[in-house]
Amino acid sequence: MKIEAILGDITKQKVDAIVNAANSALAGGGGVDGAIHRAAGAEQMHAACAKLGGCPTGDAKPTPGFRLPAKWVIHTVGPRYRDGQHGEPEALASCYRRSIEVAEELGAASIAFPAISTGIYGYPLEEAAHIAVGTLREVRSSIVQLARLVAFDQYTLSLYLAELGI
Ligand code: AR6
Repeated sequence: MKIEAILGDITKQKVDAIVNAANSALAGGGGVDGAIHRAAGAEQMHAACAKLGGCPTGDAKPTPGFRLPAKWVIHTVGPRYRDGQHGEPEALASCYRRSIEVAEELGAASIAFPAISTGIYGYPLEEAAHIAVGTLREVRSSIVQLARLVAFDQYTLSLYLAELGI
């Protein structure tokens, strides 16, 4: 699986699946979650999420992408950061791992990730970038060929590029 990092808006990505940084109720919200709901079509996305019965932290569940260029949205729930001593690194790594597993179940060859937990949930950007790249590097998949890390700001991109050794 190839891993790349770009600066951009995840709702614009032409990949098979984009990942949403959701909450455990899958109720929609602000940040990237709000942007994805709006771009997909809020009404349809809300209805599809409501059928999933929530999602535990560290897990991932799919819906269609509706009006998005991406065929699927994989909703994952990152940890709220407290001090890093409450299972946050494991939960964040699990989000990346489980999202890839769900992508494999969907037959998605390409997937794009936002910087899960680094906004409203307060995960330190440096640690989150390290976990994102480290976890994706461990993935062996014959189905998912491309994982794209989509940074919404230049600093996050610089962290990804450093972790990737670019
Ligand atoms: N494209 C790519 N990245 C984006 C975009 C975008 N369009 N918009 C924001 N980001 P956040 P969290 C980045 O807060 O911390 C929601 O209310 C943003 O700069 O969206 O996991 C949910 O419903 C940041 O780096 O997600 C939950 O309640 C990253 O996406 C809660 O927020 C994640 O920030 C989840 O919080």
